[in-house]
Amino acid sequence: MANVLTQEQIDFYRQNGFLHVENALTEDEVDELASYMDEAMEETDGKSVHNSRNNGSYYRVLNQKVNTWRDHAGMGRYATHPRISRMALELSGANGIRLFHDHALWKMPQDSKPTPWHQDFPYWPMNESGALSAWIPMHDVDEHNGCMMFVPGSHKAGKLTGINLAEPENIFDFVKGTEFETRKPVIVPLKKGSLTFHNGLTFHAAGSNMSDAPRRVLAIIFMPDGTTYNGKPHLCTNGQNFVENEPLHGGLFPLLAKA
Ligand SMILES: O=C(O)CCC(=O)C(=O)O
Repeated sequence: MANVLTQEQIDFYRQNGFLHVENALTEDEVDELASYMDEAMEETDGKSVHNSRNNGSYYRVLNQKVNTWRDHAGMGRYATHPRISRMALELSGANGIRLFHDHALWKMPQDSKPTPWHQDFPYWPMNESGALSAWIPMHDVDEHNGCMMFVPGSHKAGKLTGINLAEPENIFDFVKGTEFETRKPVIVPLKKGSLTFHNGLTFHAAGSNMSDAPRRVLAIIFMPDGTTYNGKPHLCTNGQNFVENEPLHGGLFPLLAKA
């Protein structure tokens, strides 16, 4: 496949740790994906993990289902979407890009809590950084219903302690006295069909959902081919025979695009 991003977009991502891509999917594609995700969220068994059913403080932050692609073939089509995978490859600069996991990230209305500032990479069982997420809303998002915010360049702060999303520490306390403590965040409203990418080290957050409908998002996490397992428990690797310091590979982490 020919390149789908411009050099300017790739440079922006490398500099800032995030990128806004307009019209990445057609309206029809987003509608199809939204209907698949509605079905996936309804299913009560299977291999995906719905880790925030109707109770608990985390549910007020995110109603989240991980690995929907392993149960729902329609979700699989989008989690492995060739164009989005190709974008992830180009942004990563790697020779190949693999799926790490997908997750439905719904922010429910009423008693909704913001997603606190955090990095993703500390949660992932990987030695090398470089993994990145595509964040795809099923409708327009803005500050009223929980769009994303990013601290530009914060992926250069390195790996910090993982934040407890339900009882959050303040990530800016971890970078006191550095340029990252006071850098102004960028708020990124999106139109339906658009998406953002962010590096696993980028500080990001979302406001609460003040609308009266769920904010429905699919996030797809990609990792460069050759990324090695750090041996820590994670729901995507638990029960598998991955060897510490060996590459994460195989059918659960399929290679989606090659340079
Ligand atoms: O959807 C949200 O509110 C937060 C998303 C997020 O943290 C992520 O995709 O890494």
